[in-house]
Amino acid sequence: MELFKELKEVLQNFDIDGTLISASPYGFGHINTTYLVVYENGDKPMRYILQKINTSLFKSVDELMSNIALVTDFNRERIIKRGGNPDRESLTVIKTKSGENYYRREDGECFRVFIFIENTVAYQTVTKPKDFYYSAIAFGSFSNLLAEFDASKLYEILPNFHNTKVRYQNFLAALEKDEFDRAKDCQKEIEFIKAREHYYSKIVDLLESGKMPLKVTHNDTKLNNVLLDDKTGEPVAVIDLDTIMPGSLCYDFGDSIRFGCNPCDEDEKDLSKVNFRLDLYEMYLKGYLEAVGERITDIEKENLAFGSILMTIECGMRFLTDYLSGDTYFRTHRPGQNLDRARTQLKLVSDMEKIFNQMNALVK
Ligand code: ADP
Ligand code: GN1
Ligand code: MG
Repeated sequence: MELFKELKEVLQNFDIDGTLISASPYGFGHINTTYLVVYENGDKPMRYILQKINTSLFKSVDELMSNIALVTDFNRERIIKRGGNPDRESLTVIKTKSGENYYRREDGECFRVFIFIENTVAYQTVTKPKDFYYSAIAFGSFSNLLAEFDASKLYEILPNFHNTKVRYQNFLAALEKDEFDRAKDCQKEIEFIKAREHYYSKIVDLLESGKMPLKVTHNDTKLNNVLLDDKTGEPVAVIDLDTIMPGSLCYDFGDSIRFGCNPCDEDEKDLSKVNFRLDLYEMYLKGYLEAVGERITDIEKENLAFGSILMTIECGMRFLTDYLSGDTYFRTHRPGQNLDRARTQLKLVSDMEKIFNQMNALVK
């Protein structure tokens, strides 16, 4: 069926006034399928984000949407209390006509709608260091908001999401299977990951032993999951709340560093261009520490630099696992894209290892 017609049928189930004008693919997320939809209502157009939820990953959409509704309701209340605009500073779920948080079509596909947050931008790479600083303020402040949230209300949507030990086991299993005979194309990368096995248990062990606090974290803090004001660059809203779960602050910090300190796209083929930007790391660190303030503990601080390496190698390992398994997890647009993505991550790890002392010194 033609896309517009298909999406129109889906959208009829949501509580939206006006006439649907257009619906087209939007953004650069790797997981869900995102559309920008425009309605005309009176004299002014209203825009929304429609997403087809990735149900091969999110098995219980009820639980997923329950988490998102709880967190957004909680945040909206706080935003109103401080005199802010909740429709702009938080995601807003548009309910279906029957009052649900998402719509399940007869074929099992699930859809949700959010208010489109206007006059903002989600960057794919850092163009101005100040933008990265502001994204740190956004994610750090978001963590602070969540510190007051009752974690027991949340479902653990993707168990072991940042359990790097488990990620490594999954990688080894995919390698052992080598279902698509692709291991031969990435021997160097495989060796690189295997040589760093001692990294993989460090944060998990600190969390398990209680030495590092388990906190409600975002867990997917890349730059394109935050919206910045398109004129002032100031933080507006943290989005993509699918992975809010208990985790470590070092995961949130490290994942932002992984993505933002790479001057190139995540799938850049020319690795000579992929050079870790310590200046941007310093910028993000400054913003993050300012925003989280007193809430960060010593053990978390001591592991911010290590968390950056860990999140980067974990992501590289996940891209390589997906490459070996036939590209079923991360959306790809061309053959070999997951391998290219893995290679950029490993290049960033090797850069960070060389300046690890400096990265730690900056925290101090
Ligand atoms: P995925 O889980 O696939 O990464 P996201 O929820 O991150 O999907 O959405 C993909 C992109 O769509 C974001 O990076 C952002 O550019 C845009 N986006 C998502 N929600 C909104 C919103 N409410 N307002 C404006 N843009 C949005
Ligand atoms: C995915 O959904 P998106 O595109 O913001 C992934 C992250 C990875 C990231 C790599 C739920 O993020 O964990 O770090 O791709 N999200 C999920 O770019 O797996
Ligand atoms: Mg996203």
